[in-house]
Amino acid sequence: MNISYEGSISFTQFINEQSEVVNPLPEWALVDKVLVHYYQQMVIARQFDNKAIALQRTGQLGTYASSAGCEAIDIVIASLMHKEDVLVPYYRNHAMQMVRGMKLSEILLYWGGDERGNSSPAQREDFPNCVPIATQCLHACGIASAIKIRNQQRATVSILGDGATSKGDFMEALNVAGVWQLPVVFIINNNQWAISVPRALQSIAPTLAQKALAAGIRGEQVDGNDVVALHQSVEQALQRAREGKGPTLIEAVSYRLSDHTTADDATRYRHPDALKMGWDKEPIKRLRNYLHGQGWWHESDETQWLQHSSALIQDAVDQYLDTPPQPVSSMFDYLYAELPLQLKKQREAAISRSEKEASS
Ligand SMILES: Cc1ncc(C[n+]2csc(CCOP(=O)(O)OP(=O)(O)O)c2C)c(N)n1
Ligand SMILES: [Mg+2]
Repeated sequence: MNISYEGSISFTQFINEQSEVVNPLPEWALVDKVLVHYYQQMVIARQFDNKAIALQRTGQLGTYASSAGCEAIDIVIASLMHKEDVLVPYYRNHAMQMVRGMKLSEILLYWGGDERGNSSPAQREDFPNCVPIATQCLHACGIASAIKIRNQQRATVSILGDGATSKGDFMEALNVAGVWQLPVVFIINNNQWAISVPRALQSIAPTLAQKALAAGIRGEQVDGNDVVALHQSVEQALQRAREGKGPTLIEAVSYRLSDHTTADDATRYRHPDALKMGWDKEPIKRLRNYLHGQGWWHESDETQWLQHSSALIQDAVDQYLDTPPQPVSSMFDYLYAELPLQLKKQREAAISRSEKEASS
């Protein structure tokens, strides 16, 4: 018997959960600049998250999907993307959107149920949030095809969850990306849960990255709580995509520190010990301890940065809460080039009702 194919998946880690260096660091990580930048951005993301949940709990925001635990993934990828690359996010990528230039007030607007928060000028050609699981992977392939046809040096980044890897759309996207050698990077935020479904019940494949091998494309696993590991893998994958060297799948291993969304209560299905283990590995504390050890970040820096980010976030909250709602007609206005008769009638009825309410 001959072996037709044999494959392997690497796992990359440089700074472990005890904040120890376990592999020789790349040159850029031997000085403070980039690491401190990553840390500062992750702190803003975590503070924003806490604030958004508080707003939801007090009836001032709709359902919100927390990014607690995936800050490193979002911040590193978005920082490495070029302006002209294209982000095709799912619904847990506020931190990426922030780094890509969206205002925090716009992000709040979206989660407050106002679609203007899903079409910010700062998004340029980035796609809006995608809630239907894994469909964004195929959208990303369409965009990457256009980039390839136009002979542009741009990468498309599609991000998805561990649960999304069980969808046909994802496997179809990997396949076409491979066959057409598309400039796309797929990143799995493997946060170990798809609402209440744990990773162990999602797939018996030992890694999710190995799904790339079936499509004949590069696949690798990185510690998604280690900014250095993420940086190394993502930078290489983006560069390869821009140079026409084909797609990559990166599985970033993280842990969801929150409920699935504010509409969920994870205490009903998740053991507290599992959550505690998640907190032991989380990216912000890990990097803070490392920076402290290097003498690159002090208590005074922390205090100042927390004050700075709180003020920034409070400003965004004020802007969000001060934004007048859209007229009721807006919910009919962007669906059809020409509104069907039935909806025209509903639109008129809604307008006249809101006018009556305003005058009473
Ligand atoms: C096509 C489709 N099916 C089902 C859902 C309902 N749903 C919302 S989130 C979710 C779980 C997704 O888990 P995962 O892909 O791991 O992402 P995470 O939320 O953990 O980041 C499901 C099934 C949906 N949004 N779209
Ligand atoms: Mg998940």
